[in-house]
Amino acid sequence: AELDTLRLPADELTHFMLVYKFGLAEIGTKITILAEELQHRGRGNPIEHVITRLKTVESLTAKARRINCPMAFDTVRARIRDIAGVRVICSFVSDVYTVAEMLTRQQDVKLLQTKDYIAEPKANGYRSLHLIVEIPVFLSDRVVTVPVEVQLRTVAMDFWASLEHKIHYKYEQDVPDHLRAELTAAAHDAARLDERMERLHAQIHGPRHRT
Ligand code: 0O2
Repeated sequence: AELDTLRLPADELTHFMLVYKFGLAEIGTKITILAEELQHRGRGNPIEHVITRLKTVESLTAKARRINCPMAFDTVRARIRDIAGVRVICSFVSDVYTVAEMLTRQQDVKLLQTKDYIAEPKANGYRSLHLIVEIPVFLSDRVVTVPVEVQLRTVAMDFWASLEHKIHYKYEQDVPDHLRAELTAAAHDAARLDERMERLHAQIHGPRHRT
């Protein structure tokens, strides 16, 4: 039934999603290479872990409906740029920016958009660095560029965001005021913890090189 809402033949839809899967794999590999190489350099790995996810057709359809995007390939392609998503969890805030820079300065990566919710957290306290990057994918008969959303955050930011997400899900948007306030306070605590950990880390090792 959801396929009908995208008004597309199933095989075309599969091919449409496939391209995002490839884009995700390309960016995922780049992040894994950075993580392994940085580990090898022996100054500690700034990347704790990496999660990749492809939007389901259901959530893609729901989002298109929410933003009033016509249910056609070209409009969805142009307006929804988080079909492919990579989440990079780093140890320290400085690592978030270092990894973002290492990724975006690569020749085949084009940075389309930056949303820095670390410099400017959302009202609820949400913090993360969001990038939309574009990567070429080489198909059998042509090259396509695929947008991928990269979310970079610290362990503390991720801890907060996953709990907030669960609470939101549980209360279906109707989060009680006292819980909302508690969550925002917890986000501030997480931000303070990040600052302390950064200072401690710098005291022990000196600031990491930004190469
Ligand atoms: P999922 O399941 O993670 O994909 P839009 O993406 O259009 O809704 P916008 O402004 O383009 O909104 O994107 P934004 O705000 O840069 O980032 C949206 C994504 O960031 C969300 O994806 C979440 O993953 C994450 N995010 C943003 N704000 C919050 C927040 O307050 N709490 C938590 N836990 N995560 C947040 P989706 O599509 O909502 O979900």
